[in-house]
Amino acid sequence: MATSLKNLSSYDPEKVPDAGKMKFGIVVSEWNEEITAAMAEGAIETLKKHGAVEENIHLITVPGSFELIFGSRLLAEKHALDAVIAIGCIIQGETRHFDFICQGVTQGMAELNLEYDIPFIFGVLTTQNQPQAIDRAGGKHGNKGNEAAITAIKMAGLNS
Ligand code: DLZ
Repeated sequence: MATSLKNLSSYDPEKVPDAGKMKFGIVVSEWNEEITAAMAEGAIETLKKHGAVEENIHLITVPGSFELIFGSRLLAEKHALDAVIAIGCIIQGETRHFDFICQGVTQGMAELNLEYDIPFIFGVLTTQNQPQAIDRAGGKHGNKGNEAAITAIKMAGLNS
């Protein structure tokens, strides 16, 4: 078992199951929209690259990352999905709001994974500043949206 994997953007496509019959939900936070839109685009592109079809990708937007939890649950209840990808970008500010949102979203998404029989993927950046976020939304550290999509397909594959 490889333990050196640090960046799924350079993954082995051979190890990713075919997503042709899989159904996905994508929830995108509108906060830091230029970042989350790039991540969502990367996620959709990657799902399609592995066979997912447009009509099996259900996308909704929510106001902020804290709402990703409810949005994810909503999609899971509404459609017979194989995986849900939550995409957000939380950037540290001057107050402790950052900590509370990060903690709340992480906890909420973890609980969804325990509550439902499908995987909920944590595609949420938590960075100190905007350049760090840009680096991870198609910049020098890849696109974490692509990585979330790969994770979703792999996890859905485990469940099939
Ligand atoms: C309020 C807030 C702040 C300060 N920062 C972010 C952020 O960096 N990223 C993000 O996705 N959302 C932020 N929010 C909004 C909260 O996630 C949430 O939408 C509001 O607290 C309302 O519930």
